[in-house]
Amino acid sequence: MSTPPRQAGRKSRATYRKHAGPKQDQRRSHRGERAPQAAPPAPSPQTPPPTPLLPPDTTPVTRAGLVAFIGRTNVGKSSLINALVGSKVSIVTPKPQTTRHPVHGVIARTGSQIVLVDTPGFFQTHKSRLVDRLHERARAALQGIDAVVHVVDPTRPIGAEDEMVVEALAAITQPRILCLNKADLRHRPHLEAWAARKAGYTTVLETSAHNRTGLVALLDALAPLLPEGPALYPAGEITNVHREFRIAEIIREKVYLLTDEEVPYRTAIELDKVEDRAGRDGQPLVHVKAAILVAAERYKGMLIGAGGRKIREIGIAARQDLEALLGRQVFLDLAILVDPKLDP
Ligand SMILES: Nc1nc2c(ncn2[C@@H]2O[C@H](COP(=O)(O)OP(=O)(O)OP(=O)(O)O)[C@@H](O)[C@H]2O)c(=O)[nH]1
Ligand SMILES: [Mg+2]
Repeated sequence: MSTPPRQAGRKSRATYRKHAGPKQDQRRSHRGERAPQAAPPAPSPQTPPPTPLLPPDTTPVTRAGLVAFIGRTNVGKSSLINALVGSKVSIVTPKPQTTRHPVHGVIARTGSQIVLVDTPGFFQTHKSRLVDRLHERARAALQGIDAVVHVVDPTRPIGAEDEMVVEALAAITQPRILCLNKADLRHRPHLEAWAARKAGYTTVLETSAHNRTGLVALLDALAPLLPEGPALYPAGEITNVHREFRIAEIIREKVYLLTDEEVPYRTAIELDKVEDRAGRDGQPLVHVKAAILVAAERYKGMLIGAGGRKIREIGIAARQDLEALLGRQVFLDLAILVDPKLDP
């Protein structure tokens, strides 16, 4: 359970809720599957290098507002927000319902401060408390926003999950932009079906989070939709999530990417310690001590993998991204703990 980000809301600076997880000594630990520290870097296809989309905008802010990115799962909401902000503020995987919390990404564009609100995707599957909770969070993220970007994936037919989004949007009156994402893919057979729905939207745009098609056009369509007023975030601040949350999320991303079936949905990350110190070579180093909490013993075995291979892979991939995020060496001490009461 990573600490959730500060709640969406204007000038909301609520203190972080401290994680109230079960006590460590009540759980069985598997420590010893430490991420090796001298592993060769492996490229992470889900993590394009965080490069700025635009040069910094220093125009004084006269408009500011919240824009919710909403859509069925896996359409690329988080990928788009990361590409727009030019930093990985939200994790990305091909697994459904990766996003769990309304992470903000902040970007300035010609005097407008646009606060992009990532939301959990709508997903139709067997009934589960986690799925219900995520849908509830997505609907709640529509409260108090100024505009909506409805992200769709025209490689897939319009389905029940898209209709759930349309239903959620029916409850609000804010301007909405339809974003036909994944424009880098040649085969998008359902473009026409979406284009036929354009009457319900202020603007329809084609975008690609991967090759950045349409991203500046999206910002330019959003900026005038925001109300006049002061900035919601101090200049230079790009997200509402703090360093510990981002660290836990990166570890969660690697669990999602490297495990299958229900394992990702029966796990949570608990951060024990993030400590800045000097490494043996005198270079700055961050010591991260974290636990992957699992709901049952069998998931622990799946996470460890044959000969500890799986947890090693997770550790290597996580450390590599953490070093990119923190800009220094990382010592990652990763444990797996069974917590039968876990409710991710
Ligand atoms: N080809 C292509 N793939 C994309 C694009 N945007 C996202 N993806 C891929 O789509 C998958 C899902 O991306 P996410 O950004 O996690 O999607 P999401 O809508 O945030 O998903 P949830 O958080 O589960 O609701 C990942 O494998 C991405 O790499 C795009 O523009 N083009
Ligand atoms: Mg997401």
